[in-house]
Amino acid sequence: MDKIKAKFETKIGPAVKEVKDFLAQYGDEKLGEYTVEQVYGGMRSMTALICETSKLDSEEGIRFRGYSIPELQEKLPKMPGQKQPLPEGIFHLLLMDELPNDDDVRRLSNNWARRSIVPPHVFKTIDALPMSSHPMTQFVVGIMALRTESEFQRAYRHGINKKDYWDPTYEDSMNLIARLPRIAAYIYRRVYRNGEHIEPDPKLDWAGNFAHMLGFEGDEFKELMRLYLTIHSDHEGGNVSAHTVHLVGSALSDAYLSFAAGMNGLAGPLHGLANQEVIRWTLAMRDELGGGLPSKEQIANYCRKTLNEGRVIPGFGHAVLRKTDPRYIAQREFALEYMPHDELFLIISRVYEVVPEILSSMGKVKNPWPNVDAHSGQLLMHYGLNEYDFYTVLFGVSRALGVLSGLIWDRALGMPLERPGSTTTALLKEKFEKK
Ligand code: NMX
Ligand code: MLT
Repeated sequence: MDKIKAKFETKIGPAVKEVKDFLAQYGDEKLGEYTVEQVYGGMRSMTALICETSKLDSEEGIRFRGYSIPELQEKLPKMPGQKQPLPEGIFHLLLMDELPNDDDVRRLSNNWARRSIVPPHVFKTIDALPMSSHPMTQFVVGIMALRTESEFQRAYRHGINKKDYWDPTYEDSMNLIARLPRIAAYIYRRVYRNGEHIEPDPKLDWAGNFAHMLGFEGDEFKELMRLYLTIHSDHEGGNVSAHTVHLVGSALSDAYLSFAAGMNGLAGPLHGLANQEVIRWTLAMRDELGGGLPSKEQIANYCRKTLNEGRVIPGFGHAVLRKTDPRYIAQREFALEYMPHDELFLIISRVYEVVPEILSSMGKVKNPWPNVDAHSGQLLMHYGLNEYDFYTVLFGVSRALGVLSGLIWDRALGMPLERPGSTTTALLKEKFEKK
């Protein structure tokens, strides 16, 4: 057994016991009450899931196994002489609940490099799609084509004991994480670079190699990828992509099925697709206003026009957060350090100054502040990754780190089939109108 898997296995017994003991003592305690409005309203603020890897605080933002983004930037291993955390490190933290050292991340880098070969039929399947298919469609199709490799699927057919489900789930998840950058880069080069593909360089770290396969060799872009792939990895359990992976996985669908399902959710414009929508919206505004840096008044008028058309301002608002997303701040700090005079950054900054007041004045928007997607596209555009339809694929590669460590834990903890109840308006009316 490889050292990473062996280390993970030592964590399972104590965690299972902890949950069992906790449930024995507190299983009958009430966690809260909920209203009819919450049931109709997308279950906001109802705690109904267990997600061990991260927790979102509405004021403070995300903590990954208890660590904030600035703490991760300080404590996770980095490339020599560099500043941004290696995504291998966040995966180690999420999976093991333990900060990694340099050896741990090197071992993960090497392990993923060894697992990274993508079978040719996956590329052929992607090639069968029209070039005009959205990159997220191609990404999901690629993941599904890769399912031929599922060890869980094989093990289940051979009658695996339920105590061992975590093992092939770990294998599938590690293989997927290792191969996703290759699939994503293949799609990028296929659609936007005349199909001129770049072979992986196994000597590079996971994010550095991804940047290399995309065709971006600069050190700064590689640092951006390390930051990007770290901060997009996890956002507790209730967001659409994480919840979907957990839900589909609860049917014992393997990691390929579950992750692909989650990516279909990430591809929605209210979730991860918002990163492409932000750039589309911002460039359309700039063009309509004649180019250059628009004034605050021009931006405000453009926002009002968007709202009057019954559209949302992409990149603003959140179902849980009530402050500026710390992932936005981390990206803004990156921009301030590496590209403070970039015109698009100045526009994004000015939008940040204008939009919250306008959204607040509507009286219904619970969070007028920017989320992660309000900034990521600008950083990518700065380095020449201009093809914004591709941006959600980058988000998806990162999200794999969080949701797949969650899925491994789901199987290790023996999480059951998720099957909440539902009701009808007629039954609810009958229940309350009788009173
Ligand atoms: N622009 C215009 N209206 C908004 C916005 C916005 N950015 N955010 C919320 N609202 C509206 C929302 O549509 C709703 O209107 P109505 O009652 O007419 O249906 C009202 O304000 C109340 O919504 P909230 O309770 O504040 O937000 P909710 O929790 O329902 O939705 C989002 C959260 C993220 C879906 C919402 O803020 C939004 O649509 N934002 C823009 C899209 C976006 O940036 N999504 C990315 C989220 C992060 N991610 O990566 O997933
Ligand atoms: C995410 O990263 O998943 C988004 O911010 C959406 C969410 O948390 O609901």
